[in-house]
Amino acid sequence: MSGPVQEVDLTPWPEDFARHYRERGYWRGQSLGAFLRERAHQYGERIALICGARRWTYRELDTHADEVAAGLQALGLRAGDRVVVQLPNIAEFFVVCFACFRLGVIPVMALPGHRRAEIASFCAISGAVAYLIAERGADGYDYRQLARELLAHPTSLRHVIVAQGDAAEFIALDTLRHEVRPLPERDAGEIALLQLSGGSTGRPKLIPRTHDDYLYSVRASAAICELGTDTVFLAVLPLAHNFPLSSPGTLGTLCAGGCVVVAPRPDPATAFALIAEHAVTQAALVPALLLSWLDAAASRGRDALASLKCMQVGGASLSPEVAARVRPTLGCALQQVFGMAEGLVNYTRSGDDDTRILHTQGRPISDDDEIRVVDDEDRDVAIGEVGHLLTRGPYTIRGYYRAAEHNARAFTADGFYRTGDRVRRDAQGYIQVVGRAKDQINRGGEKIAAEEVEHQLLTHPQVRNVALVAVPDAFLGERSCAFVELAQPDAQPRSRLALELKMHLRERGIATYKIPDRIEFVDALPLTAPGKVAKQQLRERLHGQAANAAPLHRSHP
Ligand code: AMP
Ligand code: DBH
Repeated sequence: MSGPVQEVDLTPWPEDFARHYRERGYWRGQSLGAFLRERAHQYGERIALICGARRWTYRELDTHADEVAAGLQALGLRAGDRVVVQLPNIAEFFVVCFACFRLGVIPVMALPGHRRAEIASFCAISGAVAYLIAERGADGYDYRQLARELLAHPTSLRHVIVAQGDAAEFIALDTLRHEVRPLPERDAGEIALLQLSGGSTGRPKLIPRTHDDYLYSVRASAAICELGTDTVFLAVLPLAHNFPLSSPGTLGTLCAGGCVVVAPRPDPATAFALIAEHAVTQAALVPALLLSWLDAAASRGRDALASLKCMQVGGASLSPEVAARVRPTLGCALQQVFGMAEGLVNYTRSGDDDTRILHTQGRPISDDDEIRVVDDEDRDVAIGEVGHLLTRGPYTIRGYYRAAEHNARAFTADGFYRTGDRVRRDAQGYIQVVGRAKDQINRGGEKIAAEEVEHQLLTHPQVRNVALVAVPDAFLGERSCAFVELAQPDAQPRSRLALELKMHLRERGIATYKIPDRIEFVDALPLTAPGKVAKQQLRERLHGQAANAAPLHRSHP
């Protein structure tokens, strides 16, 4: 009989694997704090970071991080404490993260779109003692109000720190620049940060990334992407997201001695002006953003983009037709990136032929990334056949943070992560993502765990049962549609009820991108034999509907 499962923060790699990863030079025992120090010695007076009119040299960034580390320490923060960091795209993100890395405080990488429900979950799971925000996001949203709502309920939070704007009753980050004091070096095997998973279950999942494993992925990515001191990287996607942070992203740029330019917003007008002003060489986009950049460049011309060398695209499926527009329209190379915050990242390489670059999502970073493509019974399928992608390696986690029960399902007994992606792989190891088995919607790169939204909708008294599925969309790739079975089908007009359900979700405090784009009311949800909702049937119903526009009670936003 097995006892209660034990929650752990970090599921370690088995010792023989760890030894191998060290011997191969992947894990070098350097912390992220020491990494910046080393870069400051190497590149001291070069510009590391540009944000609006402000700029930081490597040395200034290093010192600023030290000062804030001292301030956080004076506030009472200690190594091992967790801090939820939710910032818009501003340079303070890097100052705060490196301050945390120096202290051994673990940042939880929240995204600007998260709201009360998500942030409360991150706090509850991690036991975070501080919440770090800006007064407002790029969209004007007031994060201090969110902080007040969190503090109105019992919480582990002791401090709210405001990195930009009016701190109101909270602590202004500026007041936390203290005199630098030497801090003990962190152990690189410790958790450096907690990334977020797009997830597929009702409860968000936190991803423990160690200094050693994260820095390996950053260093190796910077090498694969051929970054150097001449690299100028435009950070367009939310800074905390794993892709623009580490693949190779802003950290990869700092690793190579390049310059990070922070874009406050991702729209082409803002981005193109920054590209021209700072002679940007690289950017990382999701396919939906790429589409808007392509359209803008096609209509306005690409004079502003002359400095661009490479556009990385990842996070969601990129169609070969859109991929083929990159070079002629933007005048730069395309690199496809297929990655996950849990670890494994694949890149097409600059020397690959066009077929590979347009039609595949690349191959793994590391010779020691182990890839299996398997059928429903975990048996390996032949090369070129479609199957479930499993992976294990030097920068792929062996378990989520404090999620023992989920880990038993998300990992094989021998430690392979079940990615939930359906792929095919060729003889050279190049991977094509063909679909997904996990119950998730990928809305323009923003992942929605269907079950999480379903649970929220079920709290409405009129909702008897509900299923959230993806609807194909020309711009975002996918949007979400909730099929709702009502408790009292004739109680009120359905158009009003659809609005009320969306309002209900807003009041529950879930991120805006998770609110269903469409709501369909059904008399009864189709069920499979064991009584689970037959989502595939619902998806087919939506496809059929797109083809012949069959009438259904429908609500668009
Ligand atoms: P997460 O685990 O939340 O970090 O999300 C990672 C997931 O995003 C992957 O497992 C894929 O489902 C999806 N994804 C990332 N990059 C790509 C890509 N280039 N093409 C298709 N799907 C992608
Ligand atoms: O979607 C992702 O999570 C992702 C995409 C590309 C990622 O985490 C990454 C590269 O590192």
